[in-house]
Amino acid sequence: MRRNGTTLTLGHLRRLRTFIPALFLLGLLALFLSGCDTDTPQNTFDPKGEVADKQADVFYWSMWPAIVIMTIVLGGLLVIMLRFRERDPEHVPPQVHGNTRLELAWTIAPAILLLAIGIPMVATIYDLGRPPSEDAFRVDVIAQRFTWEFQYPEYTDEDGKPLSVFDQSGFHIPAGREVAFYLHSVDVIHSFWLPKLGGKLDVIPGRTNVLWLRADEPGTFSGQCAEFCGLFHADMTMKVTAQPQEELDAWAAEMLQ
Ligand SMILES: [Cu+2]
Repeated sequence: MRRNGTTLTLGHLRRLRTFIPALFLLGLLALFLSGCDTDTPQNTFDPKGEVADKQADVFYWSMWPAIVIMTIVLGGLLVIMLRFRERDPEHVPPQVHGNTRLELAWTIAPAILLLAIGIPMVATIYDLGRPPSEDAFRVDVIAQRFTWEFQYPEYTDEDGKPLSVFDQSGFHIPAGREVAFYLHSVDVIHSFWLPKLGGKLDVIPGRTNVLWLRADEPGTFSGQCAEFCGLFHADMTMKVTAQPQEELDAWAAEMLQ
């Protein structure tokens, strides 16, 4: 076979064959490492509110012990495999079966670890699962294939109709104040998710789910429907602007005109 004047030999092909798995692994590694970039709009590792903060904590509490245990177990396995590999097929190593002390140790240690992780975790879940506080700012979210509508009972026009905006224009919330989202669906199950602020929670027809979130600082955050709801599910995105209460009031007054 001739290509550009050089001969492609079997040796070349063999070398190419060893090169392909390496390229594949390199690609996988790049894909894996791309997850380390927290500077992306919907990254849960860059929390901007109390709920997202605590949810990230819950994740870290289980992740770090898991990494330590994984390192000890896999490291130990590797050392044992190399150091104690079979040299004499007749040799039977000392047996630990029925060793009370060892068996007690590997029963009690994981139990203590599970309690140490589980207690703060369950406490956080209950803490975040509480109903919204009395002075929370209420927003009614109406999900429909394939839009989000946001109604503000605190802002009404002359006829008493609440201010309503659609996701295309972006919706607004107060910064530094708890916001209670009352989630309604008119058709199928959707899921309300603003990754940097917290969540997610299912939006179910015939039922009102309530989720509270708080943006610590003013800013713009994006979110999306996180439950596959049909052909244009991917278009069910949303954008929220958190701003000081006075600015929010001014925005609402302008929108009502
Ligand atoms: Cu949806």
